[in-house]
Amino acid sequence: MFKRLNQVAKIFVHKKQDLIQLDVSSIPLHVAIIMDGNGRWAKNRGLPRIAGHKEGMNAVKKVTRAASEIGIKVLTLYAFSTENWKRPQEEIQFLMKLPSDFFDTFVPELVEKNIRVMSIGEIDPLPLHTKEALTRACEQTKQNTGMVLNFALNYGSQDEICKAVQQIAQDVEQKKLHPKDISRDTIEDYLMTHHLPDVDLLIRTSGEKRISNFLLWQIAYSELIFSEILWPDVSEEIFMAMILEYQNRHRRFGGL
Ligand code: V07
Repeated sequence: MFKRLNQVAKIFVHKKQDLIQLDVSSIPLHVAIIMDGNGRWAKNRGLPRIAGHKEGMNAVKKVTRAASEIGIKVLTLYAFSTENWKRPQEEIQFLMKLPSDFFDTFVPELVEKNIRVMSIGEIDPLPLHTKEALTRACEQTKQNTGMVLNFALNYGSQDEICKAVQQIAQDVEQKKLHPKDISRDTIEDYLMTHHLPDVDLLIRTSGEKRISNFLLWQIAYSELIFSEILWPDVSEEIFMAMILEYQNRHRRFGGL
């Protein structure tokens, strides 16, 4: 399902006067992003935090377009963590409206670009209108065979691993599984990402150098890029430059 492209063509991207040259044969299959810095972006402009989240959604659209264009197969975005419930009520309410905003303004383009929306995380505790927007986005794009745009919503990796262990224990109890047959592959089958390829590249914006409970198991062999750029300032070109950075590291180690 997620085969690597085997083309020798290059993709050229204009970055002011520079030209970014990407190697189509080593595009990461799965890129995951911690979209940090929305609050700081707003604060720097004397705007409320929610203005940063709104601009952050525009960056989501730009990066989605760029990722799909260069042939990334899965883009996983950390939109709302299990810890984000600690934020002010007003901010949470605003964040919970973003999936339906996104749906109204972007689903036609996703359909046109053959992009499929999926999600990981505990959906049940989300407000009904948020769940409905997410379900509709997934439904309306489910025939699409291009890039998977995977939103991590109310996601926490330690909770994900706990749930996997509970399910494994239950299957052992019901004799569906023998303890000695539990391998790394078995554990992967019980994670929320069981249907997705390995994460090749994890990006975190805004200068924080932490993983913050995102995809702990899945990033075992990923390249990590920590960028100082605030998420709302990420453009198509900046994203392409991050992919180039990935390729430059990969060329050094890939052949060994
Ligand atoms: C959210 C915008 C990006 C910056 C970081 C946090 C704020 C897109 C979505 C979304 C989620 C599901 C869906 C369609 C769109 C979203 C939340 C926050 C909660 F089906 N951006 N975005 N959801 N931010």
